[in-house]
Amino acid sequence: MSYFNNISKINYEGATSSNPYAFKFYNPEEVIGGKTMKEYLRYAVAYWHTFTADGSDPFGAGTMIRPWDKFSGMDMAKARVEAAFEFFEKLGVPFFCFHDADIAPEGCNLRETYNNLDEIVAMIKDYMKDSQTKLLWNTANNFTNPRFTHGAASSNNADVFAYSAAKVKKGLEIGKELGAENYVFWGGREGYETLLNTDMKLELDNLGRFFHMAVDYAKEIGFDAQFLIEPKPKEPTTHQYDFDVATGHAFLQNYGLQDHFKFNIEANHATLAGHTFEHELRYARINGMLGSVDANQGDPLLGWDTDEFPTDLYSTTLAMYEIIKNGGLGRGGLNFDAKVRRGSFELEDLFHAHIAGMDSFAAGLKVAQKLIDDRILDDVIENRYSSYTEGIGLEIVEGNTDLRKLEEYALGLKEIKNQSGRLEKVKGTINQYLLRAYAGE
Ligand code: XUL
Ligand code: CO
Repeated sequence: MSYFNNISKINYEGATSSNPYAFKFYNPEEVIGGKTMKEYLRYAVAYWHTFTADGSDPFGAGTMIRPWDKFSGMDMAKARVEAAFEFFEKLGVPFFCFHDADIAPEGCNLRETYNNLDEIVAMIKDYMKDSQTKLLWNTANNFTNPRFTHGAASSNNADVFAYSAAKVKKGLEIGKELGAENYVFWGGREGYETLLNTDMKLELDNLGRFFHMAVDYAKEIGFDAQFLIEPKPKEPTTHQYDFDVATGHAFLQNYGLQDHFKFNIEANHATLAGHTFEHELRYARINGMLGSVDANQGDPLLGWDTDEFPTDLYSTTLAMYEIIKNGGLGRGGLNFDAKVRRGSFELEDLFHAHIAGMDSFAAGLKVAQKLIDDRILDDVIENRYSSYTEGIGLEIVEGNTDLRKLEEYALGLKEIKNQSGRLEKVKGTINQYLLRAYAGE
């Protein structure tokens, strides 16, 4: 059965195409900076937003019109797999991602849930044989079911810790079975509502223990995926322990986990933490911890995780700048952890949304590569810090000085001269590059 029979394969038609079912910038074989776009832009479809979610929000019921809705239970899960692989094929997307709960319904007990998962995983594996689309990552949904109300690995209830561990164990086995490139931990409820009833030290220690057990088990079964922590400051908890990359990095170092994990950075989580997307990418990159990206965007007027499809070209350009400087994302990718708006309830909106997201990152890649080729930001930064390449600056960075010597130097200074940061000039130049790239120059 075909679910998207009005839509055929999406092809690249170039910037002037008016065909809504064509890529304007994403040209998979085009070489940018020595790599094809396909190699750089390892896009993934998020199963939960695209095939499982129904558009409901805290104030209203679902709105999405989906042909698989006529089924229920395991039949619906199977219909979603069929629809998903047709969608992947038509979009030409190299990867997908899922939570356990997205692909199969929970059973009456854990054993039944495992059985449901096994059946759907076998079906997915079968579909993957004839498909170009691979699994970027899978993860355990340890936040939706009421049992996780006080957390999962950081729950006050040891039974919940054990249950969560079992779900991660199963997730690692599924990841191995399907050849996942990464395994993600998003601690949706790994945080607290209030400190008044929270043993923060025990919760953090337990989280550390939990991650070590996962690392050990993956090793034991020979699942060599890259482990990723996905920071988020809040929502649904008041405070989430993996607040942002810097906090997550300190946590990993405290618990001796830093060599086993990298970060999966989500744009809207960065903005919720009061950072720009590129701040989180930069912080991870300079610490060798940039693993993968959840490519979406938030709404600056709203204070929650709106998970919009990424269309802000300024943001995709600065994000791709970090990714290129990182030498790409390695085994990671760009997962559209994004949902069509509640009012975009028709099936075709799923295509428009993904095409817009893929084109936005492709355009960002092109502009960012040009900025790098022409050393626009490199030159700005090199000039701005030139005082550290000679004289006292060089002595500072080479560790050849101390407070006494610096005092002596400072006492001898006649005047201190600063230079303009030229921020407006830099921004104007970036705009020029954005517009030139779109004009095909
Ligand atoms: C929630 C979120 C999750 C993770 C995976 O904000 O981003 O969907 O990406 O659990
Ligand atoms: Co995410």
